[in-house]
Amino acid sequence: MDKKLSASIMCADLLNMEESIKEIEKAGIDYLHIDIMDGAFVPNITLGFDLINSIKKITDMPLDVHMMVNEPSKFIDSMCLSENDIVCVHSESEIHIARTLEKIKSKGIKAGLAINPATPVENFRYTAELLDMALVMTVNPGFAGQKIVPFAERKVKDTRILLDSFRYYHIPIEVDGNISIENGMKLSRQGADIFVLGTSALFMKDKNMNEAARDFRAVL
Ligand code: S6P
Ligand code: MG
Repeated sequence: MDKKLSASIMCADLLNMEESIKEIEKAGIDYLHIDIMDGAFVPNITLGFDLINSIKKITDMPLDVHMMVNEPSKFIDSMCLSENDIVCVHSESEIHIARTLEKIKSKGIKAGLAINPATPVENFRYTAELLDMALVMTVNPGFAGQKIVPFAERKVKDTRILLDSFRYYHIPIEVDGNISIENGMKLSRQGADIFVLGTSALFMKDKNMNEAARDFRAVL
């Protein structure tokens, strides 16, 4: 599977979002990762649906929306997305999460399921037929700039084994949280396909985005 990069725009210059997105485009990044937090599912509040809808007007890049909110089904209709965009909801965020995945698919949008570090990979077993992506969180969600959990490599490996055992070879695994060059290289070896890049690899003081993206791709 092709390896892809997704830029976490909560780490971009929020006061110059359009400029940051143009820079991300020029660096050849594949997706814009947009973190939505509600202050309840995670202890932080970040970006929202109005921003998503505004971003859609200024770029053709596919959006990779990561919903860290309780009851995400309530908000699927708030986003004007298209067939190349992915909406990823957390397995832990709603009782009938399969229904929420169906709702996303019924709108012609790609669906992803995210799992927190403490959530078993078995959560992908019966949902896989509804999925276009499996997101394995490599930090506890809520903040940028955290340290990767120690079992991240094992968990990505277990996810790939599980998906492959049911012939879901085509479902890519995304990893999110402290994806530095070193961690990205290790997780890539275990089967990660999409890498969310934030403060650890893309939004850096000593490198511009082109250099950062190039250096990251070189190790995959
Ligand atoms: C965290 C969020 C992530 C962060 C990303 C930041 O809750 O879902 O997408 O934006 O982890 O990257 P880094 O390299 O600062 O951890
Ligand atoms: Mg995220």
